[in-house]
Order: sequence, then C-alpha cells, then structure tokens
Amino acid sequence: MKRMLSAIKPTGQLTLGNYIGALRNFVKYQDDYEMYVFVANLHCITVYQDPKQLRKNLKDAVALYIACGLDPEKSVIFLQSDVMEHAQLGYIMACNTYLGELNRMTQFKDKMAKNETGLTAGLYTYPCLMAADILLYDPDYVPVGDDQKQHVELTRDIAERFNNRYSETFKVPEPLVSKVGKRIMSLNDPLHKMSKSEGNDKGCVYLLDDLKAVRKKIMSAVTDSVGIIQIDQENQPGIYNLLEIHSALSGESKESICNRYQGKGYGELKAEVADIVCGELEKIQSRYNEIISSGMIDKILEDGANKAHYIAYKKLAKVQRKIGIEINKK
Ligand code: AQP
Repeated sequence: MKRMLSAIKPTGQLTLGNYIGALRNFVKYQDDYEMYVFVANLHCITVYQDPKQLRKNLKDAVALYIACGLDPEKSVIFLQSDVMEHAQLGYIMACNTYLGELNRMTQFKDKMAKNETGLTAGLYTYPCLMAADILLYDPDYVPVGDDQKQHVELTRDIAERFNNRYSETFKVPEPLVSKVGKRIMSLNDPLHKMSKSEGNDKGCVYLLDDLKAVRKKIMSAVTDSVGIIQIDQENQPGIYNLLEIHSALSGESKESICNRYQGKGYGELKAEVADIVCGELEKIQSRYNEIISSGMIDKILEDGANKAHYIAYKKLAKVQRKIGIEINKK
C-alpha cells in the first residue's frame, strides 16, 4: 500500500479552507493509502502563540480531524512534538538547505514584503522542518493545498541532494494538489487566501463558528457588479470563490451550477452556498462535541505517536549513520 503524509498547523481555529483544501481529502485517501496525519504544533510556534490558546487549538484540531472523518483505526494521528525525531532531522535538513532556497519561498517573501516585524528564525527555516516531517516517513504522496506545493518541491530537492551526497536514503515524494478547492479565498477579500491567522474574521469561516455567523459571513461575501453567475475568475473572483466552495462540497460542477443560475441573482447563490456549508458544519460540530466530551483524544495521540516514532526512529538512525555524526557505527 502506498503511503501518504500531511499535517495542519493550528495557529488558530481550523477553517473551511483547511477542510476543503486538506482535511476532507485526507479522509478520502485513508481507505486506499497508509495515512499519516499530524498536528504541526512545532510549526505553530514560528509565530508567537498564547500558550493557553495554543493548547486549546491543538486539542480542537485533533478533535476536528476525527470529527471530519479521520479514523484512528485507519490513519496514524499524532502530535509533531511527541516524535522528537522531527526536530532532530529538521536540524540536519537545515544543514542541507541553502539560504538561496529559503529566500525563494513565497510564504516567507510575502511576510517580508508586508514589512512584518518580529519575523523569527524558526519561520525562515520552517521549510527545513517541513522537509524532515515528510522525509522521516518515506511517503509516496503529500496531499497539500496550492500554497504548500512550493515547500514540497523544496523537500524533493533536499531529498535528492541528500541521496546524491550520502547514497539513497529518502523516498522523493510527490505533492498532491486536488483540482477543486485547492485555494479557497477570503469571503470579503477574494483576492487573498482564506487564512486562520490573518485576523480577518469576516472573510474566514471557522469549522467551529456559530452557524448563524457562518450564514451571515457567506451572505455578506464580496462579489461584483457584473450581475451574471458565470465562471470568470479574473473579473468575478468573489463569485468564482462561492462556486468553488459549492462545487467542492456538493460535488456538482461549476458549469452545472452556473447553468441552474441563469437569470438568477447573487443572493440566491449565496443562500444555497450557505445551506451547503452550514449543513456540512452542523455534522462536523455535533461529532466534535461528542469527541471532546468522550476524552478519547489522549489515547489516540499516544497510540499515534508510538506508531509514528517506530518509523521515525529508524529513519533518523539511518541518516545519522550516513552523515557520520555517530562514532563506532558504520
Ligand atoms: N484557503 C485554503 N484553501 C485551500 N487549502 C488551504 N489550506 C489552508 N488554507 C487553505 C491547506 O490546509 C493545509 C494545512 O494548512 P496550514 O493551516 O498548516 O497552513 P497554511 O496553508 O499556512 O494555512 P493558513 O490558514 O493560511 O495558516 P496561517 O494563517 O497560520 O499562515 C495545507 O495543505 C494548506 O494548503
């Protein structure tokens, strides 16, 4: 069975973007692949997090993984920092990554361009830790949203470089970006990605949002003055985003939705999207409540960390042997 690995970093509450672009796909894949999904808590702290809030976000993320359909019997679910090999291999990966490569990473460049202050060294070297996260487990595929593809490509470059320098060690993974929902945009700023930590609550639907608030956000989504429901991402990004969300969740193609909406107004489309999103969130939230009150999370994470550690430990030992940092081992 081929292996897949992915993660989400709960720098805030998980969003509809995380669900459509990532989580929902993990759930589909878990029947056909050996699936490893972790909560990337080390990546969270590349930006300051209030410790109490972070603890809550991490627990909520695990509960939401399961509420969205990840099954701990089928997928290995764990917390990144519970498997210490991630940080250790991350350092070794940083020693095999060039500054020029990190300087080219769009996510970091965007933050630099916005003149954000207090950018940390951890944020800069985050792609090295991400390479370690992936390469420890030799996955065949890494399902990601559009924005993370560049990091998986860097991971491939680092893996190939390492294999060439020290002999075959890592499987070179493929990024897997789904066609629909690869980039859900903000509802009130459809030229920017829906992001959990941008502080733009009106544009972002959180999976644990009150459903009335979700409906209000969708009904207030920014559109345009064209007045026709059609597929035109460039001139009607807001409508395109609503069609994308609808299509990703309902399975109906954007073309078919547009055909049904000939001669109808934006308000009707928004109301239908709101119904679909709220229907999906209602199911997730009810399962989330059951999971939180069941107390099952600790056991799931313990089992997951044990399974992940078994693989990560062997891989790190192999890497350390190959690069020559251990004495008396060949
Ligand atoms: N808006 C989105 N549309 C489609 N996919 C998305 N993903 C995130 N937002 C969208 C995908 O979810 C996975 C986990 O992402 P992440 O939360 O670990 O990191 P991120 O992409 O940096 O998400 P945010 O919300 O924008 O985080 P912050 O605000 O902290 O930087 C990835 O596969 C991602 O592509």
